[in-house]
Formats: sequence, C-alpha cells, structure tokens
Amino acid sequence: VSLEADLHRALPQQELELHYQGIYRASGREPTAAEALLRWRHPVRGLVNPGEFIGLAETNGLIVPIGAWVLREACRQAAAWQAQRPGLSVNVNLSARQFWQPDLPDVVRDALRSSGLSPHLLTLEITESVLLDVPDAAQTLGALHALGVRLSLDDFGTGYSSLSYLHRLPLHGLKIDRSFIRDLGQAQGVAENIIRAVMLLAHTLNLHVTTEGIELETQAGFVEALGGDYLQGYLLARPLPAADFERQVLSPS
Ligand code: G
Ligand code: G
Ligand code: MN
Ligand code: NA
Repeated sequence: VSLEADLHRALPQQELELHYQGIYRASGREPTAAEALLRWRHPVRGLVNPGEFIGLAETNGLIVPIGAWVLREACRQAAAWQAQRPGLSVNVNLSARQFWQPDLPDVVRDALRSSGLSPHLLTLEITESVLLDVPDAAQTLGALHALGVRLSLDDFGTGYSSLSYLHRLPLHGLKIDRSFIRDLGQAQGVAENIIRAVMLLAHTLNLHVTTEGIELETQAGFVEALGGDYLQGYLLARPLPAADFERQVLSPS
C-alpha cells in the first residue's frame, strides 16, 4: 500500500496531530506564540514529519482539507491556552495550494468563529512561492488581513525575494530562514551582514523579524544585539506535543 493511499485515510482516521514550537520575544525570552507543525502518526511507520508528506498532499490536493483541519485545531488549542497564557498567539503554515481555493478566507473565518480565538492571535505563515505562483495572492492576502489575522513571510531569503511586495502587501512580519542563522560565524561574516541588512529593511517597513533555527546561545546573542524581535529554535524549545508544550513552555518549573 502506498503512502499516498494511506494519506487519504489519515484525516478520517484521526492520525494527524499538531506539535507546537515556542516563539520567544528576544528581550526577556518570554514565549509569545506557538508555531503549529503537522505530524502524521502512521499506524505502521510511526511519526511521519511533514517533509515526507506535505509535498504529496500539495500535489494531490489533500493539503486543502488537511490545511482546514490544521487551522481549526490550532485555533481551538490557542483559544484553550488563553486561560493559562493570555495573549499567546498561534502560527499556522499555509501552502500555495491552499491559496488556489477561493474560499480560503471563509475557512480561516470559520476556524476563528468556532474556536472563539481573537483574529489578532492567529498568524498565517506564507512563503514567497505563494506570492509568485498564485495569481490573486494579493487580493486573498487583503481579504485575510481584513479578518484581522496577521500575516508573516516564512523562510525569508530562500525564495525569489522581491522588495516591492514587502511594503505593498499587508504583512506583519518576516521570518529569516534558518540557513542564515546556521551560517553565522563563518568566514567574512556574510550571514551576519545579510541578517543585519534584512533586519534594517524589515524594521524600516515596520515588519517584525523572527529568526528561526536558533540552536546556540551565541546565535541568540547575536540576533538580540542586532535588534531582532523574536527567536525560534531548539535552544529555546523544540516542537512538542500540546501536553508537553503546556508543561515545558507555558508553565516551566
Ligand atoms: O517539522 P518539519 O521541519 O519537518 O517541517 C517541514 C516543513 O513542513 C516546514 O517547511 C513547515 O513549514 C511545513 N509544515 C509543517 N506543518 C505544516 C502545515 O500544517 N501546513 C503546511 N502547509 N506546511 C506545514
Ligand atoms: O519552513 P518552516 O520554517 O515552517 O519549518 C519549520 C521547521 O523547522 C519545524 O518543523 C522545525 O522542526 C524546524 N526547526 C525549528 N527549530 C529548529 C532548529 O533550531 N534547528 C533546526 N535544524 N530545525 C528547526
Ligand atoms: Mn513556518
Ligand atoms: Na521557516
């Protein structure tokens, strides 16, 4: 039986789950958000990471119903966490394929309504490919912005970045791809200069900057010294099942 046949059953058989990775304010290192990351608990293969099945789900279109489920579940969980941590927001990754559906804003609005989560506590992460590959992306982003949700540009610096859309589109922030953090401290300081330049650009445009892939204290310190707004990475927290996220991130001992 192929992975694809199994994937068709994953949603109805309730094999999908969300893990959550903390996103921390750089100053004070308080968790302010949780990025929802999809996992597939396959009955035979065990826990499958999205790298192994998101591409497949994008090709066969299953990412549309799966993505709708992710939005509902992430909003439900974030709403439930408000009692423990008021103001905690949740980040959800969207594929370009979901933007091809004209009802995406309705799907987002329904997830907010059924959960009761305030729209400003939902951040939608999109990649530059959305802006390049989807004809009506700007219009859809406008409709999402009108709902009151936040929009963040993910994996920034790895795609075909265009400076024009950074100020044209209703973005709240961008996430510098972890490859730049990984390369910090290498010869000539190229990664340092790129991060410094991207931060200056983003802040000039009133965009918040999250740096991903922070694994070392030296990387966190460098980003803080440059004025980065948010930190994400294994140094602060790994992606965790919801119950572990509550224990380790929301109520650390
Ligand atoms: O967790 P991992 O590092 O394997 O994630 C790999 C990729 O899968 C990342 O680029 C991440 O953005 C993407 N991803 C994780 N969860 C979701 C999801 O719910 N929807 C979409 N479209 N992508 C996701
Ligand atoms: O493309 P996106 O940024 O959504 O991908 C997020 C993925 O990055 C998560 O699935 C997570 O597993 C991975 N990730 C998060 N923090 C780190 C880190 O510090 N180091 C590495 N190597 N991967 C990370
Ligand atoms: Mn992401
Ligand atoms: Na990313």
